[in-house]
Formats: sequence, structure tokens, C-alpha cells
Amino acid sequence: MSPSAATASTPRSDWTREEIAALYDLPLPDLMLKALEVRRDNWPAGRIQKSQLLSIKTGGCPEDCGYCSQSAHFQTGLSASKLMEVEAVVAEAKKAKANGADRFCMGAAWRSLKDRDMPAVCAMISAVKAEGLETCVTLGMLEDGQAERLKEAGLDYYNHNLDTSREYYGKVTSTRTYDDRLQTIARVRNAGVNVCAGGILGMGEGRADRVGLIHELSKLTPHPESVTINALVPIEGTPLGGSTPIDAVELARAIATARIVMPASWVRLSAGRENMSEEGQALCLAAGANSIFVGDRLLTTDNPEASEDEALLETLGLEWGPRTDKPGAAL
Ligand code: SAM
Ligand code: DTB
Ligand code: SF4
Repeated sequence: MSPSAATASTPRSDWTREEIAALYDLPLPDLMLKALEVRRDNWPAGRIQKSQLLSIKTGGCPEDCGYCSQSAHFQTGLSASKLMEVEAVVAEAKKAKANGADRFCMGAAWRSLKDRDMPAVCAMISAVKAEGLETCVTLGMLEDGQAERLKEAGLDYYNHNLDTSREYYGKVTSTRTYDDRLQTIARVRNAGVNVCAGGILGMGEGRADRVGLIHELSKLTPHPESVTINALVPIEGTPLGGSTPIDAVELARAIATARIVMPASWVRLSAGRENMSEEGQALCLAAGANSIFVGDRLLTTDNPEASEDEALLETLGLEWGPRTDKPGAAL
């Protein structure tokens, strides 16, 4: 075992909500210091992974998630489209790779994955994997046996978010429950696919809900390999379109707390960077985020231009770097 692996923090799944709240509420410099210690002990210094997203099936979703541009319940001006052809997806994956991304995440505006779409989705996963990219999909709820088929096709990660605390969840979505989400996450885990799970800040929730979200994630055993932290991208026409934007310091607190509580997880600063200042993003990266989405689109909304992201990393003295399989071992 390398010396750095020996000092790596062992993930705990018995954090109490109070312990997590106490971390979250620390004076910012003390919280950041603890997060940086965890980062130093577990992760290569100064490396940020480039991920890229693609919406493979856009809009017309039967769910009523109050934040989402793609729900058929709200008038957001988005036009729905069918599942993309495999060739078109591969072309986008090639472009992402040429832009330096090493992870490619495909999202579909579905309530759940239908078996009739399985062959096309599996073909996309296999083809993207064959390009040498890490694969991630987010396709809604899964039934028994579906995650196994995705894994056989070459899937590395399945993204399925808890979004917020259990108590606040009903204020955001009514067409499914928190336990539905946990059940799909368990199916992903049982199939041996890496779990990517996280949530959204800035939906009118309080700090107790942000702590509750991190607590729910920390109870998963093992922790999700990937923890995605989104700032709400406000969408006109949705119930949450007029929400007060989350403060960058509050977002950094959530990232730092997740970094400490789930030391071996990839923490991703995901949606919302387009509306953040360079200083705000700097704080979130300094708080211990390992990855960002690059490319000028997320799924349906804008993301910073490549040149802005290059400038950001240059300013911060950070480098792009690929995923390392064993946190702690690559220091
Ligand atoms: N339909 C699938 C599902 O909901 O699991 C997959 C696609 S969905 C767009 C993936 C995730 O994106 C959601 O779980 C949510 O956390 C995040 N998301 C969607 N709209 C967002 C927005 N306006 N701002 C921030 N995050 C958002
Ligand atoms: C996640 O947690 N964030 C990404 C990914 N998983 C699929 C999605 C962000 C979506 C932002 C809004 C949009 O572009 O539609
Ligand atoms: Fe549908 Fe996913 Fe959007 Fe919810 S978040 S409305 S499930 S696409």
C-alpha cells in the first residue's frame, strides 16, 4: 500500500444528520480547511475531470419535476424530440473527446427506461465506450434486470438524483417518491454499475434540506462513487423558474461538506456554472469538486464556453485530469 493510500480517509456510512449539520455550519475557512485536508489525503492535487453531457431524448416527459425544462406539465417553450440515432450520438461523443472530455453522460427525458428502447441505448453505450470514454446515462427509473443489461453494454455510471431532502422532495415533484429514487439507485448498485447521485440547490429549500440530502447520500453503503451537486438553472414556465439563486458560498459549503462526508466519492460541480462568477466557481473548486461539465450545452440549457473554462483553470492554476480508479493511490 502506498503511504498516501494508508492515510486516505475510510468512508463512513454512520454519519448523523447533526454531525453533518455541524460541519456545514462551521466558519467557512474551517470548513474549507477540513475539505482540503480530505482532498489532499485522497485525490491528486489540482486535477479536474472534464465531463460532457448530451440529451439523447429531449422533452415531453410525463414527470412534474418543478425545476425541469423537459416536463410536459409546464410551458417552457422547449420542443420535444425523439430518441437520437446511435450514429448521431457517437458523432457527439467524438467531438466531446476531441475537446478533451473523458466522460460522456447521456440523458433522456423519460420517467423510466422502456425495454423497447433498451437495444438502442445499449448500442449507444457500447459505441461511446469503444471511443475510449467513460460512460454515464440518466434515463429515469429502472426495473429489475435493466441495470444488468446496461452494464453488459459497457455502462460505467448511472445517474439518478435524490435532488433534495426527503422532507422537501414532495414540494418539488409529485409524480414519484423518494423511495422510488432509492429503489432505482439500489438496482444500479446491485448490478455492479457505479452510482452517480446528488441534488439541486436553490429550489427554495433551507440549509436543513441541503444537510438532509448529504445525509441521505452518506447513508448509501457504499457511498455513490459520484456525487453531483447542481445549482438550479431557473427555467421560465416552471414552478421554480422564479427561485432566488443559490449563493456561491452556500454551494461551496455543500461541496466541502460532501467532500468531507464522502471522501472517496467524485464530487461534481454540475449545472449552474453559467450563472456563476469566476470567483464563485473558484470557491466551489477549492472546496473539493473533482469534475465539471464542459461544452456549451448541458442537456437543454447553456454552459460556459470552452475558452472561459480554459481561462478559469489557468487562473486557478488547476489542470484537467482523467478519472483515477483508486482515490488515494495516485497522489
Ligand atoms: N429523466 C431522468 C431523471 O430525472 O432521472 C434523467 C434526466 S434529468 C434532466 C437529470 C437530472 O438533472 C435531474 O435529476 C435533476 O437533478 C437535474 N436537473 C434537471 N433540470 C435541472 C435544472 N433546471 N437545474 C439543475 N439541475 C437540473
Ligand atoms: C446532473 O446531476 N446534472 C446533469 C446530469 N446530472 C444529467 C443535468 C443538468 C441539467 C441542467 C438543466 C438542463 O440543461 O436541462
Ligand atoms: Fe423528466 Fe427527468 Fe425532467 Fe423530471 S428531471 S421532468 S424525470 S426529464
